[in-house]
Formats: sequence, structure tokens, C-alpha cells
Amino acid sequence: MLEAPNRRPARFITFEGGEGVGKSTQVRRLLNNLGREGIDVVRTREPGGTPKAEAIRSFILQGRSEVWGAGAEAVLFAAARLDHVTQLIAPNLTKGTWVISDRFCDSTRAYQGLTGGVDDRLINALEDLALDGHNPDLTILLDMDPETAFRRVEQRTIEDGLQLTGDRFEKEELEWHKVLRANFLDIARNNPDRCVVISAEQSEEALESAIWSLITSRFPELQGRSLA
Ligand code: T5A
Repeated sequence: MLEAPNRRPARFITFEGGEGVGKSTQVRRLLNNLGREGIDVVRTREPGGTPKAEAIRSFILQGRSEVWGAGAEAVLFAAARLDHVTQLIAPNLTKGTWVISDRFCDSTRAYQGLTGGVDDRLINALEDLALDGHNPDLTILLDMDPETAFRRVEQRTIEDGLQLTGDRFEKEELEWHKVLRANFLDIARNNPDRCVVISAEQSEEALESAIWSLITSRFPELQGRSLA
């Protein structure tokens, strides 16, 4: 079948990485930059993105699933993802709208699988079921030393006048987060066509520019477009 003229393929981009590395900040900046290029794009997050998935998010991040262990948490993240994919991600991509997600399936593999010790077979099965072929076109892994990232989160908490309590995973020890970082890097190494690692230890603006260079070199429809 002939494609409609000027119809550009919708892209699915995910951001991954440890706590506080600057994912949400860069998701917002990329959303604005794509919007300026006239691209229809939605921003979403995991866990969450739909009302049912947001309910699972609250349950997990309040620490209520912790007693069941990492395996049960992997199943809960996958349940949230299944709703997110079928209700938000797939319908948007089908109608030609790009989707940018703040975390996706690599977080389950890194947190619950490689760091939490959940068997690969369960992680693979959950991923197959929840994604149903909706793999990201590009995953940007923001990488940085967790100690520096924690200082950023601390600073944000102070600026927002909040108490530093730490959600379910922020409360883990620094060593745990160092292992998590190495595991994210392993996932990127094992998926070189999809994943690109970018150092998050640079200013917001420098990072935005590095991400824009990547996007414009990756997707031919944006080639030669520079940042405003
Ligand atoms: N989880 C999630 C799993 O265990 N399994 C799964 O399958 C999934 C999907 C989600 C939690 O759930 C876990 C992982 C997480 O623990 P969340 O609240 O979404 O919880 O947690 P984070 O993704 O870590 O979100 P954060 O908001 O804490 O971190 P971000 O989004 O990486 O960082 P951001 O952009 O909010 O920035 C943090 C602070 O740094 C500043 C910002 O202004 C902000 O104050 N900042 C910078 N400062 C200096 N230089 C830069 N370049 C900066 N960029 C941002």
C-alpha cells in the first residue's frame, strides 16, 4: 500500500538510567524541540502513563509491594506496562504520534532482573507479553555516578522545601546503585542498535544538545535540523 504523502513514521524513544540522572528534564526538553519541528509527540512515563498504571505506580513507590520481593514487583511493573502499551503507546504510534517515555522495560531488567536477582526467564517472558512487539526505536541511557545524581536529587528536595524521605528504590544503599549503573551499561552493550549511552555529567543545555545531535543523525526526517 502507498504511504500518504509527507507522512512520517512515528518513533518510540525511551530514556533510562539511575535515580536523578536528569531523565525527566531531558524528556521535557526533547518534547519541546520535537514540537518546534512540527512533530506530533506525547510524553509519558513508567511506571505510569495511564490511570491504571499510575495506580500501580503509587502502590509500588510507597513501598507497599516490597514485602513480596523483586519477582512480584517485576510482575506489577509488567502489569502497568501492559496497560501503558495497549492504551497509550500503541494507539499513539499507530496514528503517527511520536512517544517519548521516561523509563520503560530496561528499568525492569536493570532494577528487578540484574540488580534484584529475578530470573532472566521471567523478565524475558514479561517483556515479550507487555511489549507485544512495541520495542523502542531508540533508548537513551543517561549515565552518571550515583553519588553525584543523589546530590542533585537532594538539592531539588531542598529547593522544593520537601523532606528527603526516598521512595522505594531511592532508599537502597549507594553500593546497590553502583551495581545498578553497571547493569544498565551492560544492557546498552547487549543492545547496541537500540541503546546509546550519553554521559549525564554535563549541563542541562549541553546534554540537550548532545541528545538533539543524536536524534537528528538517527532519524532521516530530522537530518540537518539544528536547535533553535
Ligand atoms: N522502576 C521503574 C523499577 O524498579 N522498575 C521499572 O520497571 C520501572 C519502570 C521510578 C522508580 O521506579 C523504579 C525506578 C525508580 O526508582 P521515578 O520517580 O520515576 O521513580 O524516579 P526517577 O526516574 O529516578 O526520577 P527522578 O525525577 O528522581 O530522576 P530524573 O528524572 O532522572 O531526574 P530529573 O530530571 O528529575 O533531575 C533531577 C534533579 O537534577 C537537576 C534537576 O533540575 C532536578 O533538580 N538536573 C540537573 N542538574 C545539573 N545538571 C544537569 N544536567 C541536570 N539535569 C537535571
